[in-house]
Amino acid sequence: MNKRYFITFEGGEGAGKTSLIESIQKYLLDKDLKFISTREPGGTSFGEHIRNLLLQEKKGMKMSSKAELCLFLASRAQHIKEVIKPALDENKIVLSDRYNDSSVAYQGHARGLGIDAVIKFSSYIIEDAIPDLTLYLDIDPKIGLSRVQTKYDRIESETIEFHQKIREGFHILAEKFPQRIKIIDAQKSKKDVFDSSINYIAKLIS
Ligand code: T5A
Repeated sequence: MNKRYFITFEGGEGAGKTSLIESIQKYLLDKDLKFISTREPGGTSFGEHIRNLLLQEKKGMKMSSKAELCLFLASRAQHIKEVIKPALDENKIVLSDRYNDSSVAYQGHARGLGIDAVIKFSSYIIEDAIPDLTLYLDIDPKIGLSRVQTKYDRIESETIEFHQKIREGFHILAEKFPQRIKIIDAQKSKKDVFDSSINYIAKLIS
């Protein structure tokens, strides 16, 4: 019988999360397992509005780091209530392209709000909606950014030092939560990234 599993995918810009999730979807379909695939920010109608606010460059619009964090968390609160929890309650596997670790790495570490402060603040929002497994796609930000095909959004346009801090933040998180967060070398081929990831997923769902 299908069991509920919550799996999240994290990484810097252009790490390959979307491509990896597409391959994992095919794997789960072949196994006849029930799943949903979703993303953050977004995943709900309300969340997609917030996504636009967060990612679009608007001339003259300023956004403080705390305001930015609150918007990501608002999107997440709705996402958990409307999408993640109902799917888990139906014993589905939930695949989420980004989740709370992004807030900790981006807003907590790179923006400087503090890793522990963001973990504490976000725990009120996520409650028990904690992933069973997080695959962190690790990549040199210069390589990741060079893979981005579209015009850089508000966050992608940040400095390379900012993107290096994000990577550092994810490494701190992986050390803090080694049982949950697994590091995948995202500079390898798509096939290698898939093979390493599927090892962890197969172990989890077997
Ligand atoms: N954010 C998000 C926060 O600051 N705080 C938060 O709490 C949350 C939730 C989201 C932004 O918001 C920030 C993080 C982000 O800045 P987004 O559009 O969702 O914005 O950004 P990304 O998640 O980074 O999406 P991208 O599309 O840029 O990256 P992906 O999904 O990691 O990469 P993907 O699969 O689209 O691949 C990019 C390109 O690389 C190729 C693909 O074919 C594609 O062309 N590729 C590879 N090439 C070579 N080798 C491989 N192994 C490859 N894998 C993929």
